[in-house]
Amino acid sequence: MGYKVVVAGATGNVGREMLNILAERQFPVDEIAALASRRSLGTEVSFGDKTLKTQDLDTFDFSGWDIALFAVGSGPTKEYAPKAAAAGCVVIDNSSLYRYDPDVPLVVPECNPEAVEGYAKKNIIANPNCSTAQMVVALKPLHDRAKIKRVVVSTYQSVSGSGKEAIDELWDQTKAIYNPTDDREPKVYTKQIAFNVIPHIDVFMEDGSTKEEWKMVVETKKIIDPAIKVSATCVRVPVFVGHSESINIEFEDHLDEEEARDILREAPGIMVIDKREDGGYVTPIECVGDYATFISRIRQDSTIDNGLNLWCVSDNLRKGAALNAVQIAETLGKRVLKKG
Ligand code: 11C
Repeated sequence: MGYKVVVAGATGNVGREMLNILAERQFPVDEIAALASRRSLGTEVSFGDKTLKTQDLDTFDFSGWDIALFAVGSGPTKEYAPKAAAAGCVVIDNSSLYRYDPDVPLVVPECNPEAVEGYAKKNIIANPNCSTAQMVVALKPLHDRAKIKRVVVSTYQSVSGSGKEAIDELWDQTKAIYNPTDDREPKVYTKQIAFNVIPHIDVFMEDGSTKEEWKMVVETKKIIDPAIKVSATCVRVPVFVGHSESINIEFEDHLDEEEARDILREAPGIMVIDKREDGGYVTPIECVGDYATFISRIRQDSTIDNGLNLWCVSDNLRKGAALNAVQIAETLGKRVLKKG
């Protein structure tokens, strides 16, 4: 016997990827429901070789369903996730709404799979922000060996992190550069994104950082270790899919680059491509559609005692969102629900 699974937000970029990944990984599904808001109702979505008609999230009865993957944003999550959870369905939520709630585990299965066991307080498990997810996959095995003191990260985040309208904005503005009469006014972003970079993701906080940067700090602490200090600068770049990160790590103990490379090669969810020659590293275009978090440019930081630099790239719609949510469902299945 398998699971009765709901995907809420099934017509969005992340919801569609959740359905693709459930099918690709042959998650043991007995029955599946694809839910959407009223304005997308009737839209058809693919699940493997099947086509599903979307049902109304507003009126859906979650009783008798085992797991609901939510990709609907914080507003609708606030309204519908508690309903699903109260009906006995475990919610795996991709929004930021519950991530910082001490009664809700925040899980990246390569880092803290045991945390799923704390799901029952609210019947909700949170999925981290995309930029955090790929970074912690790289940090955890290194932390286990040499204890990380401090991380300085700069991100290069693709527009798909801001949704479909942002993908259209990059596409339209890029075309408009060659057709100067076309509209290239920014709508999603504060400035032109085509042929530009914007050091601003999510809202500004009082201390001058942005909420995206704050999320990387707080989520890394919750997933790996509250003692790790993180300083982040998050930047939007004109890339459709795939977030990149330049990560500088300071350790308590010495860790040389050779050992770090060996540790990362063996670590779950990671693919090391680090040839120290022209093209011997991974760029975001090459990671689209992949499950792995790719690590390149591993090298000593000789300006501090125990420091390393590395380059980390992953598909933000997959490891950064849908894949991690499905991996949480798999972990919950294996450790707790034990069906299938
Ligand atoms: C971005 N990281 O690239 C964001 C998208 O908290 O889940 C995901 C926001 C979140 O814009």
